[in-house]
Amino acid sequence: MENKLKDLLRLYLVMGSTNCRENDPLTVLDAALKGGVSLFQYREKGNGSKSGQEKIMLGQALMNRCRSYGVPFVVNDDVELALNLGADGLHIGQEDGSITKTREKFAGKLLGVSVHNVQEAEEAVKCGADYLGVGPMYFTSTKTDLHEVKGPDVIKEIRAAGITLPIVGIGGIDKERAACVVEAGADGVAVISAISQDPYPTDAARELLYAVEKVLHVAKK
Ligand code: 3NM
Repeated sequence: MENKLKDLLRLYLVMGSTNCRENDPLTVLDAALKGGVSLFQYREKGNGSKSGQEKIMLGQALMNRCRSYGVPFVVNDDVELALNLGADGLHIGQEDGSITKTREKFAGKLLGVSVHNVQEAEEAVKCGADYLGVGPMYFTSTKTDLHEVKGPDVIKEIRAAGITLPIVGIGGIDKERAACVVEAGADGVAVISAISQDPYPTDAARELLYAVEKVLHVAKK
């Protein structure tokens, strides 16, 4: 299970409607899936984000698109939405309540937790997280309440503490920076803007995946 999950984390697209400037989210997701996105997280946040029925409908449509590519669909924060949609998993942050209680609600499903240091990582492991999202790797304007940027070194520290759980790095990652994140011990990269803001999401995804797989020595190109 852990090895399969590590493979799924190679290229993790995180996205909601506010991250897509010109194209609609379904078009962006479709293009990104064609480029090799291995896991998707629906994160509907920020100014102008959808709520209520609109949020549910977009989630349903994005999930269907993921299903047609065999790519798991994860919901950010919103426990109720994840359960209602029948999502494959949930991703939560440090401010989203008890990890243990969320774990109980999502038995048998994927649970990701955002962490920023070794202590938070150890706690998340203890509470039953399936994978860790570690960030921010680099400065990014995509997230407003950003923690201090510690860079890929924080992943090295987490690995040095003996944590073997699958890890994905997040925050300001592009195709040039992806290698450093994986070299530090991550199993893959999570991105928002590097794919959703790129005019060619298929190429952007392909290049990011190539950069990750090159470090993992599994690149096909
Ligand atoms: N979480 P981009 S950084 C959603 O540090 C998110 O935990 C972060 O967007 C964290 O790829 C971030 O455009 C935003 O930088 C990532």
